[in-house]
Amino acid sequence: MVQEQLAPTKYDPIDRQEALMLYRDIVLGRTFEDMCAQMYYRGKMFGFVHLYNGQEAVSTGFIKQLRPDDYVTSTYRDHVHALSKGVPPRAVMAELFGKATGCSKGRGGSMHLFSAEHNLLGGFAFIGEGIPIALGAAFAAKYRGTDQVSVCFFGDGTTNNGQFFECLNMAVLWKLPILFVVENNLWSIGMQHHRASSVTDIYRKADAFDMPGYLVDGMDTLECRQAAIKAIKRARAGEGPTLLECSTYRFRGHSLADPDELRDPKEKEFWRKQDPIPKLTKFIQEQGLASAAELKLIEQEIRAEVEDAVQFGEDSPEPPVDELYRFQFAEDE
Ligand SMILES: Cc1ncc(C[n+]2csc(CCOP(=O)(O)OP(=O)(O)O)c2C)c(N)n1
Repeated sequence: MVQEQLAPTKYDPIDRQEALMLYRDIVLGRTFEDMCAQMYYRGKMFGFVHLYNGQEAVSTGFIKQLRPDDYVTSTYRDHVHALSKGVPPRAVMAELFGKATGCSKGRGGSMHLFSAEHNLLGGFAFIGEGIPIALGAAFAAKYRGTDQVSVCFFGDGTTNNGQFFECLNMAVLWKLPILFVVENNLWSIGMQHHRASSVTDIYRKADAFDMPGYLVDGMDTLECRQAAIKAIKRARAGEGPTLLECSTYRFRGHSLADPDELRDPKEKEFWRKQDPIPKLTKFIQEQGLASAAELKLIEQEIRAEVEDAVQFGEDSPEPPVDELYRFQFAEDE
């Protein structure tokens, strides 16, 4: 029997509606990207495609606590962030197919998803590029006197990049409403985090700027949600930025072109057991928020939605060649 009551947990109360919304989002991220892998190997996508399998708890946990008018920036590993932010699967898949109906009108592809409508300010191929953009959005929100919040996602490797430090400094100096969310998956392509960073605890880098920094279990959706609730509240109240290091792992190679031969199979096996989806499933069922049959139904609906996105992408037209130079500037809209 499914209970409508709030689940009593160590987290902020979570009701059935929110639990199912989180479940739907995390399953969409996984299902969509498993389909991306199939489509990539069938030659439907061009260039590099970086999947997010394993890291979904971070996207679901943080982005689902945001309002539609809050801002997000991402990296080249951006499909799932875009979906969590509300960009329709059809628009993301069509973009991956390079079609005119894609969210970046077929001009961006996998690494450059963008949606002004959803305040998704971009996936960025150059590491660290999303950080100053998110900082600018946070500054604009403060300048305009709105209570919007800006969140940037990036990897552990990026925290040795200059823009990271410059932006942390400015964010504290100007008390900007921003969350710096590091997805520490332990690897930067083939470089292990501990071999590249003099300080391996990334959250401690916040100390240098007198900013709160937290370590978060990035394989646990509800822990990410809890960290998001706290940091977003702080940002909206005008109390300034937070650095959140989410420990996580990618289940696939760096990109779909990477044979993933460098990582120890034992390490991969260890992290596979931390898969955030069964963890969330178990929580929902144990708390009596939904039955196994209801969750199955959601999975089926998501599968149908992803198949529909593929069909839409296939049926959509290519951007016309005579529009090659269109959309380079905002006024081309
Ligand atoms: C400015 C810049 N330098 C180098 C690269 C090449 N590069 C692509 S991915 C990557 C590793 C980034 O690792 P991390 O930030 O940990 O993100 P992850 O891939 O683990 O999500 C590098 C160095 C780049 N894209 N941009």
